[in-house]
Amino acid sequence: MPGPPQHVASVELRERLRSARRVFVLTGAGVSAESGVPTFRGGGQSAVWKGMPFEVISSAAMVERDLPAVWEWFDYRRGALGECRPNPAHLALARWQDRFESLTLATQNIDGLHAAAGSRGVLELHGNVWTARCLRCAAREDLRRLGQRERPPACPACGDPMRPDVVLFGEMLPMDVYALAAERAADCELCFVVGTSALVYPAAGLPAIARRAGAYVVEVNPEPTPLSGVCDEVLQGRAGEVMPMLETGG
Ligand code: BJW
Repeated sequence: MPGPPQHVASVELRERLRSARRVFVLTGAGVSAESGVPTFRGGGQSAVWKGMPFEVISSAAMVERDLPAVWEWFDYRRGALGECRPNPAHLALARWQDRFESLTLATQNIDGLHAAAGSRGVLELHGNVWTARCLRCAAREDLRRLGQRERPPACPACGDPMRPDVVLFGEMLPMDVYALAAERAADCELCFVVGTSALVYPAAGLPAIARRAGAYVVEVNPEPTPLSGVCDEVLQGRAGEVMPMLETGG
């Protein structure tokens, strides 16, 4: 059982940060909150758009029923994201690439802010909002390159309609990306869970994989989550403050 939530790293964590070779980090919407990206759930509330809970608009069923509405929702999201820049948490995690022998950064976020901060090889478990995918041939296109405003966009390869390349409720995660994340979680010595409510599976199960394999698991979040009780240490605070603090010994 972890002790009470702390604001600074324990002596044990500082020592583990010095000696760890393989580190696994899972991030969620909270890591981008200080960049101005709204989270999905907070204060008992869930995001709603045009009267629709996001579990409805961001669902596989909605792609079938009303693809233009799904595009409208993601165009709105991309519009808001255009103004957002990486914050000190993204930047600290990008620097961690050079700090540890192996760093795996798996994110549930679709905003691309880890890559914008300089992180390489980010495992995007839920896809990317800047990419479109063909419903027929699965070709992918960067929406910034595609340029066309037609909705849904036509696939440049086969002409069929495209959809946002994000993993909606009721859809499979990209199996290769999830399998690699699970493998790295099972092989890490130190695991950080940053800014996620840990409610959405299978991503929320990755820290348990790490812990079962013997890793020391640390949560960074201003609020408790269902994972808090099973983490070795809980750092209660904002990612943009806590992550840079961990670079200087905590
Ligand atoms: C801060 C902060 C600051 C604030 N600093 N922190 C097992 C049990 C029950 C159900 C299921 C199950 N397995 C699967 C399911 C069904 C479903 C699911 O999990 N439902 C639950 C909600 C009950 N899962 C699925 O349908 C998934 N597919 C699937 O399982 O397929 C089968 C499969 C299995 C194994 C391998 C492969 C396939 C798909 C889930 C896709 C989720 N997609 C979304 C939408 C993406 C598109 C869009 O953006 O609209 O992804 S849902 C939404 O939630 C989004 C997020 O990535 C995801 C997680 O949210 P996150 O990141 O945790 O954000 P919040 O808002 O919930 O929390 C923010 C946190 O930050 C809070 O804790 C704050 O306190 C904190 N915070 N400020 C640090 N400054």
